[in-house]
Amino acid sequence: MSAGRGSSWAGAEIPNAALLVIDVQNGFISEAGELPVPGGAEVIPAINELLPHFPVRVATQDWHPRDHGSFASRHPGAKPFDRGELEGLPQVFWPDHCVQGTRGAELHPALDQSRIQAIIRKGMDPATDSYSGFSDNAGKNPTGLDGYLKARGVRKIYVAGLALDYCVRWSALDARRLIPEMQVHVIVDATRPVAPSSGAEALRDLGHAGVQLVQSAEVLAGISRAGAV
Ligand code: VGL
Ligand code: ZN
Repeated sequence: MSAGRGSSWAGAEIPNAALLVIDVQNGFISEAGELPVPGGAEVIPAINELLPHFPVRVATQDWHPRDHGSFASRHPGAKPFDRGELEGLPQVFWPDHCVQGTRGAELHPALDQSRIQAIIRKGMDPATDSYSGFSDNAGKNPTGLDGYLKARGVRKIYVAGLALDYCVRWSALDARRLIPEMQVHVIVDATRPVAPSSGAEALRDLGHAGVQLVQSAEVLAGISRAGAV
């Protein structure tokens, strides 16, 4: 089944729902990517198909200064994907990625950006990484996303994008933690993990935290049923 523009439910929306599109940026996608997520480009058609069905549509952007402390290049002797510490917190040291104002940090051109109403940038503090769209990993720099969602009357959040094991995972967990009455979903086929093992761990963790794991076809089918009545 497809959500073609001609179908009778093409305009149907999920009431009070937000689609949170995490870090669909050049730096995480394709051969040319800086920190490529395997199959990352495959999330884009699914997200583009979902976007028109949500009244609230927010994207996040990893937006690091050139000297960000999560970059292996800032730690003598560290190689990308080594594990260490940053200001006392466990840290994976990443290849340089999503540097402010560079092509790698731009949202991917295939993403239907015309639908996005707000863009939240994160990861600007060089002393802490920021996986969640709500706050950095140290809890020092809230982005205000929870207030934005509350102000817009959002009661259900659907999270998609990259990467399942890092920014999608932490964003969904923060949504549960910060807004307890919120129903939180991760649209599994509209995400991809950096690595299969941490992807599987993320799904277990999300399930235990009460995040609902759904497929985009189920979400679209639910809208089509609602649109038919
Ligand atoms: C991400 C690693 C480093 C992500 C961002 O978007 O999941 N992962 N920075
Ligand atoms: Zn990053």
